[in-house]
Amino acid sequence: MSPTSPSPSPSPSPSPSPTPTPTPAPAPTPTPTETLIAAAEEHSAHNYHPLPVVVATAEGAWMTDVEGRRYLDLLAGYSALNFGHGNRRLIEAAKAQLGRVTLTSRAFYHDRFAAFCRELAELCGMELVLPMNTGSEAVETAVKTARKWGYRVKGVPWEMAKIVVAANNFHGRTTTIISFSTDREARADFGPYTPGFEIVPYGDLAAMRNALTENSVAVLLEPIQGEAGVLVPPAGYLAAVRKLTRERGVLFVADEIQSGLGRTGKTFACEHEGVVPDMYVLGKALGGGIVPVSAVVSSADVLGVFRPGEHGSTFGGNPLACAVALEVIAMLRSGEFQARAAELGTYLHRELAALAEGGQVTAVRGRGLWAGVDIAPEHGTGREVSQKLMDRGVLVKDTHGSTIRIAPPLVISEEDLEWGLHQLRGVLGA
Ligand code: IF1
Repeated sequence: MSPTSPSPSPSPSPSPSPTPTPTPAPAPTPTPTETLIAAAEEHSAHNYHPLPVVVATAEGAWMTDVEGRRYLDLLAGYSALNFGHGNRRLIEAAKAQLGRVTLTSRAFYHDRFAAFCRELAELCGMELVLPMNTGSEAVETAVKTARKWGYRVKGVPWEMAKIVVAANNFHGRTTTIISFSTDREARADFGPYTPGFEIVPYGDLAAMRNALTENSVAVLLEPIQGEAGVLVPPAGYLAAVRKLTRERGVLFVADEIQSGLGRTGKTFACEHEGVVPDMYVLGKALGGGIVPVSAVVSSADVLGVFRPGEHGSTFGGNPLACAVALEVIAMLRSGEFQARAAELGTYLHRELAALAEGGQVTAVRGRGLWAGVDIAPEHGTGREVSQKLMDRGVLVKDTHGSTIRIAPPLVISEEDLEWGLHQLRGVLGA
């Protein structure tokens, strides 16, 4: 056969019967968790990226998901759950009020309002309370209060009021509040922004001194910066800011929404430096993890600037909020939660310091039962560590890439806290 002539094609053998296309295996039935997550993602805006856990019930420091798995809650609703999930005293206070009256609006008085304002003012060592609901609303109220005080009391020229804030702050997510944020994610594409704010480095007193002018009406600070990674300012900074603002006739406004109400081992984080601000901004735990309750608490000289109709809120100071917050205030009066946070916090920070010595973490910050832990890069991102902790039954929240925040309910047992830290050591190979 010449190489050029094509070889005769073999007589066609009977074509093989076609291989049957394998029937695809049925898709595995989605778990209840997967079903609920898919439904949530389908019907909600994606402004969060939650860990893949679907909580069904909770008690104390523990949450249980829809499949019965239990998780130790080391986030505590970003410190809104200082008294734990389903706190008996708070639930009973809420239940009792539910059967009486839950909302009147501020068009009328109600029989829990006076006690709430009196008790909260007394807890803060202040005279007046302006109740709101969320932390952001309280911060907005503080900004409006400081500006109005500036014009009506200090005599700042109209619309010239300035407020100094710290870089890496987190005070909420309204358009005015993100106007003075330095976090690109929180701020991008929400302009035009509200003017009247000066941003200085946190902890830098000289910068603060240089930023203050005759038109400054307030300095707004977190005594410990939460979202920034639980940043404790240099020793003496808060006291120096207090002295400087008093000298310059500027209000010191302390945002204790996350740092306050027992979290750091004191009623207020400012107390660690013996500082009493001109204004407390409170929220989160004030509502006991049951109902949103926030407030601005200050002197009559400051909060006395308001006239009827100049500020308000549909739900602010409602009977249910007041009833729960009254129980929160009573619980804080005992000092037991503050003492517990201080005592267990010492244990928490000692154990975390050991991880830093071991190299598993690169830095630990915080006070009381509140810590920011920077994860060594070889152990993954904060999100990856959070996911591994979730797989071990512990829930934390990462922030800014490599930091995880630890903030358990103040009612957590030492045994449970140790168990949670043991899981963290396990994830980090300590
Ligand atoms: C989110 C952060 C924590 C706050 C301080 C005011 C507010 C907050 C010091 C506003 C709120 C929450 C908001 C929530 C997550 C959480 C948070 F990561 F956003 F920054 F805790 F660190 N001042 N913090 O921490 O109070 O209006 O939310 O009641 O927006 O993702 P709010």
